[in-house]
Amino acid sequence: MIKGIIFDLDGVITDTAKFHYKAWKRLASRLGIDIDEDFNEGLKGVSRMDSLKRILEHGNVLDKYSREDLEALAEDKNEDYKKLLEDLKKEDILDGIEDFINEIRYNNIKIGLASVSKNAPMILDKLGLIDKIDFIADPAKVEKGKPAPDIFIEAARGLGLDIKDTIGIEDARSGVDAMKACNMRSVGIGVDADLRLESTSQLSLDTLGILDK
Ligand code: B16
Ligand code: MG
Repeated sequence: MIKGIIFDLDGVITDTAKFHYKAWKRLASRLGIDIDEDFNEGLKGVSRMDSLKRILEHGNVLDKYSREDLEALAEDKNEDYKKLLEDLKKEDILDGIEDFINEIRYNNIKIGLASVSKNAPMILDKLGLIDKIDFIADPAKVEKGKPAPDIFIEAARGLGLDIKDTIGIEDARSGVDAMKACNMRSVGIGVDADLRLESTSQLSLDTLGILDK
């Protein structure tokens, strides 16, 4: 029986990928590296530091930077990213998500968040959703990012649930792979998973019930 639904944030609840892309692109071009939207696709679900390393590797310059340089660059990107998020509001919630969250709560099913974003609580607050989420897994507490299953395991633990009683929702390949790695049932938005949907507007308990045969 489904007792908990675990959401990814970026690409499922709201589209912050476009802001990550803007901030990374600006930082990369400052360093003489060009990234495009295809490259950005591969950064979805990847932690801030690992994203930075991938960009520097892409420009063949990773070995030029010390640990301290990397920390400073990641911080610069985050400050720029946070400025882009300043106007984020309720209207930026992706289609159907608010109704789906209300339906889940009405049915006494718990809601968890498995995002590797350290900005997740601030983003949920701006969207007016923070009080509707029962547990936000803290990415600082898990050793490995997606596609390792750690953040999903931590979200289920925080909800007090067995993995087998949960379903996770993701938009990134790395996130679906993370769920598969811990045998969590998966819903993919625009990505193959146990159940693939093309849009968040298709999410409902009825649609997910298909998984619960
Ligand atoms: P932050 P998710 C991920 O969020 C993003 O997809 C990824 O692009 C980003 O680098 C990562 O969060 C870290 O975010 O810099 O805010 O800590 O998809 O796991 O919700
Ligand atoms: Mg995502």
